[in-house]
Amino acid sequence: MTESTQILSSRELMDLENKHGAHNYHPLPVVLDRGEGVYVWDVEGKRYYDFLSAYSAVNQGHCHPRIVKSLQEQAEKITLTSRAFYNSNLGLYDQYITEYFGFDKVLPMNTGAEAVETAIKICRKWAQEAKGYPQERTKIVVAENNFHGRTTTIISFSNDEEARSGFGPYTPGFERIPYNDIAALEAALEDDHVAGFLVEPIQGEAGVVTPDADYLRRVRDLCKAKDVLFIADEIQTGIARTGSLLAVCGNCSCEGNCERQADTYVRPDILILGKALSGGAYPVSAVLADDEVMHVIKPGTHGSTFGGNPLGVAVAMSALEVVRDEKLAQNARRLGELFREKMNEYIDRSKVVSLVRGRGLLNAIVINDSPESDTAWNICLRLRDHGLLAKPTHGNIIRFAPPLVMTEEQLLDCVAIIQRTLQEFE
Ligand code: IF1
Repeated sequence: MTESTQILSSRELMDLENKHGAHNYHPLPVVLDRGEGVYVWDVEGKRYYDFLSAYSAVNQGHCHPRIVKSLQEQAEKITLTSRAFYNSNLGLYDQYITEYFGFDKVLPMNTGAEAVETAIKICRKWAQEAKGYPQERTKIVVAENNFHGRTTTIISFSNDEEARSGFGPYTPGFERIPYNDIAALEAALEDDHVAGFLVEPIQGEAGVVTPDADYLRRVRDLCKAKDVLFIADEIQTGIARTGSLLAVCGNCSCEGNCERQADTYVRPDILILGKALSGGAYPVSAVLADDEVMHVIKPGTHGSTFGGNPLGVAVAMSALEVVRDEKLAQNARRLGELFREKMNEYIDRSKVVSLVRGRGLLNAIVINDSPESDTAWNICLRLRDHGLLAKPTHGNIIRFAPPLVMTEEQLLDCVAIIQRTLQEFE
């Protein structure tokens, strides 16, 4: 950071970003300069509660000391070898993460979208080799209102016009069905060239949409019966965010290090992780599967310059240790229940908020106004003024996702800020 930019104001820094940066976001007008735990500070030194956690990438809290220490120590040893050679961290990471989540193999990538693309390639290749599907007829089923990233293939199966319009021609081979609709999946699987079903256990960007309690179990059973791969995108819902290690763990009451044998656990054929896999300190994503699926990947069939680099995997191992040692899933479950309880008390007497929904510390409130209104945005501006940062997902829905290291006292402080702010709009 050059000396000169350290004294620029928020306004000046926003102007620089607007002048020289592509306008692919419309950020809330606040310029963050420092983060620690559940707090972030703007360049003027004002402190905020972070209630977005970088879209659930900072579950372990900003700049967690154990994660930063791993980053620093590894950065002074070796950061990148490429996979042209082995490196001294990757084998240890591969063993650690496959045992941690209970799969035979991991394919390490960097961003979430890269991991989703990797899962799509694995699924298609598996269908060709294991089921003899002709490439041009192979299909992957996805859900309406999905969000799996921003690459051309991924937006090809999105129904968010803002995210896909103008970026065609689109990648073929996908069919969209309603989310949380088993009959629709059953019908889609009648097509005998379906290779897999890619789905978020809870739809994040759609506005924290949680399916029926038995949905994932029935998805699992249907995919097994039809020999179709169940692909769970846990990039946002995973890593303890929803009150268990994975959202597909359901409401098991494990201490976060069960062998995922709990009868509530719905095991996917392919598990996709990202975001908080690194605690937000470095881009790390991963695709996990058992040998009978992952064996389709042979030398030269897939790769990435940074995938599995020693720096990222060192950070990821620390990030996963923090989740387990600090029992973040249990904290997320307990505080999530408290958050929804307190918000429902408010909602009972509110005209502005129609509902709160979510699991663990992935929640959202629905504002009683049209999606086209700017009420949710204005509420977020006032939340910022009161020292709490959140942002609407679509239109009239505000997502609330604080770091999982939050204490009960801090959560209740945040509830008070949220209720005080909403009161201004009643
Ligand atoms: C944006 C939110 C959106 C994801 C799931 C894959 C990816 C994401 C379930 C791709 C990424 C981010 C991307 C960011 C906003 C944010 C987001 F839901 F988390 F809030 F968009 F839906 N699967 N989600 O949520 O991972 O390539 O970004 O590492 O693009 O605006 P990525």
